[in-house]
Amino acid sequence: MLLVRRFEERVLQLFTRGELFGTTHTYIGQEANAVAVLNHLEERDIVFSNHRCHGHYLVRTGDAEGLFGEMMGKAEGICGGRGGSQHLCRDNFFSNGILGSTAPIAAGMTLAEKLKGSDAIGALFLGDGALGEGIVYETLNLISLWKIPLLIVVENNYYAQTTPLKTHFAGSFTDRAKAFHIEADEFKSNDVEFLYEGISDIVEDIRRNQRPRFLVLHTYRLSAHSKGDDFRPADEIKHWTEKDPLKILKPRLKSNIAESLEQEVKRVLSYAEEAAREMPFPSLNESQPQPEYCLEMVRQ
Ligand SMILES: Cc1ncc(C[n+]2csc(CCOP(=O)(O)OP(=O)(O)O)c2C)c(N)n1
Ligand SMILES: [Mg+2]
Repeated sequence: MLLVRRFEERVLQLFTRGELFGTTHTYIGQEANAVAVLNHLEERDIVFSNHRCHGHYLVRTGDAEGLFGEMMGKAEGICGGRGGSQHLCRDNFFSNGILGSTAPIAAGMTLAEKLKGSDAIGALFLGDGALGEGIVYETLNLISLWKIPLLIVVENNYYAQTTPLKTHFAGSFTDRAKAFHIEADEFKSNDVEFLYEGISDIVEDIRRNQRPRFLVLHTYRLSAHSKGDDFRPADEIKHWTEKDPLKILKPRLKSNIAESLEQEVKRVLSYAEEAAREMPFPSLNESQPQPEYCLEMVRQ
């Protein structure tokens, strides 16, 4: 969680210094979700993420260097610098910025594993806003009908960009899944240990019984939607700041452990950031914008 938090803080600083391309959506405040879910998965399992993917990616791979490099547009970034913040693809990890687009892909790739006789499962992360996409319900229908071992994780942070949940969402999260006879659970906590315990049986059930499950994690992002676009009430942000997952966990650690973790994360991230800076830009053919041209646009 600390690695993700400090990575994201650096990302916001690097953007203001003009060192990163494209856009970004940080995972600050939601770290407990990725840690609690992904630590139950095996290497053969497949993870599908969305625009807010850095936390999922880092928990899954620990590859801060590749992600910094990707966001700097470098040849040795995760996707050769062409995917940017939102479009990551490495081993069994895939993210895409088009809300809901990953749902049918997750269903298909997880079904393929089932047909091959593997016991790999899929985990698909969606935000509350993505539940406004019709394709999600086509996916719920098929994963239920074909008993596809896919865990759908809805991270409800109560906003879709600037739109509050209460103005875009009717009914109940879990009832939507239950309408397709998919067992659904929900947790409202940023306590990573509590979540980790609670999710354990769900993941095991998906693998053992080869069926989908739906998991709603109510949480809050503590940073802007993207970089500076935050129109939420100050008292609401203050309320959730008290529920910061790092604040919840820290008192349970011995103080010297908390401090040494800080130092270790700082060392790892400083190294990763510098290594990414040293990476070359990809060589591009003439029909594509040249790196210098991109840099000039950023400077302007
Ligand atoms: C199909 C589609 N429509 C609109 C957008 C623009 N967009 C990017 S993020 C976002 C809000 C997403 O909200 P949510 O799913 O709750 O995720 P959160 O940002 O809260 O993590 C929107 C509307 C998009 N990326 N894809
Ligand atoms: Mg949201």
